[in-house]
Amino acid sequence: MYWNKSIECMDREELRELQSQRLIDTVRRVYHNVPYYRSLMQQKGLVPEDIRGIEDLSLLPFTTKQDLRDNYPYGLFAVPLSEIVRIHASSGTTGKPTVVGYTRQDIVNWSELMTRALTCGGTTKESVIQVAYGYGLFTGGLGVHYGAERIGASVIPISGGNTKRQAMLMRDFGTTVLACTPSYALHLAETIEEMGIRHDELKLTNGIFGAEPWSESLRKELEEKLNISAIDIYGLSEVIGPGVASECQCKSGLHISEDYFIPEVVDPDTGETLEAGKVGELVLTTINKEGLPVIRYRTRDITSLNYEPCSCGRTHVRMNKLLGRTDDMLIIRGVNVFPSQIESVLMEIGDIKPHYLLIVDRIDNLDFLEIWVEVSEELFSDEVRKLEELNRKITKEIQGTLGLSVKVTLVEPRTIERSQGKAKRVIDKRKM
Ligand code: DLL
Repeated sequence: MYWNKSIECMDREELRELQSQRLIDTVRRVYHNVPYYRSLMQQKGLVPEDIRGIEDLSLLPFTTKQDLRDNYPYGLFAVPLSEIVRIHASSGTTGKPTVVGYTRQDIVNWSELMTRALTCGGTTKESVIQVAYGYGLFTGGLGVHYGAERIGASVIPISGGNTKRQAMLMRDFGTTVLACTPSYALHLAETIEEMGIRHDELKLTNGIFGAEPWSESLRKELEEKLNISAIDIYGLSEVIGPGVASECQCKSGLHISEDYFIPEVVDPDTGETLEAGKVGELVLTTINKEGLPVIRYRTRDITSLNYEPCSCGRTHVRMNKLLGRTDDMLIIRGVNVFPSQIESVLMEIGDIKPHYLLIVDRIDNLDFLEIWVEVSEELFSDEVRKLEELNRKITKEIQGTLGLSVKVTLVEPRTIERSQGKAKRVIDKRKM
């Protein structure tokens, strides 16, 4: 099922032509309207005429989150504030938020992107969609909301939190599509179980989950627990919000809407462009955005691009499911560790709940990784021997995968705090 077949299945030659034209226009616009971009280009000795098409992309300078911070709040906007109809911001962990602005046309375009993603995720005019992403400055809630309304689905703008009420309304309102972070979907699934709500009382068929990394095994768990088909949706506020890319029903990579964005993967250390298939940092250039166009934005997200044709018929490139971010990669005694790798190992082992927390510390100048894992109620009240056996098994599996010794601590159900939005998986005491 497509939303806009002529674009989503466009011939790649034509797509490249369209991208080139839109890139040329974008570069001209930012050069003339955003002094900061003009000075970055001047530093490289570039004028807009040097960019004659997509083949010249790598001549352009990168943009980073720091550039947005340095121009806080509106310095990178390419239109006067009177043309901006919506402002969002991403919280970030330190200092000032990064602020993003949309013109009326940007909101229309963003809704178009979201209609494509939601359609991939089984949303139609007949759907009842519960939007449990946060509403507010976060782009998740309103982003999904506008796309779903454009499709004509019945939208429940419930936002995150108040989980028991979410479960009750899901049953009473006959929700068919759930949109939220995968960690919140898990929390909701457990709450549904605890409240004694049965599968046959729910009409749920699809999940649209994203905004944080999640493993294939977690997908399987959520699909079984909620009796749904779940797709992955990706995006970031600096670029537009959710809807930059999403999976189709083949669930083997996320199609990036290339009529709006040009993706590249670069070596995170050198910035050198990598060939297709190589893992590195995703860099995105917006080519159809008015309020805040971004040129070669360093997302810090780690993935690779797949240009093989997809059996769904869409021609737009796929990015592989994210491994994580360069800044949530832990370096423990020199070994690179992504929380998502540990999640994959844990989920392959039975008897445990998919709730975990990584605690990193430095003791006597040596990095130390402790992993808290929740186990089922039954197991906890069972013999100690069984717990010890499970602990040994988890420790062995993780050590085998990471090549690093770790301490595993099995904890009782509900010890680890549940997330309402993006889950916090790591406490790094070395940084405190
Ligand atoms: O998280 C936008 C969004 C909302 C995406 C709802 C999907 C659904 P930010 O708060 O700016 O925007 O955070 C962006 O979240 O750079 C990734 O590191 C991470 N992220 C987003 N989607 C995924 C995903 C929204 N599907 C940052 N898988 C991005 C893994 C994701 N990480």
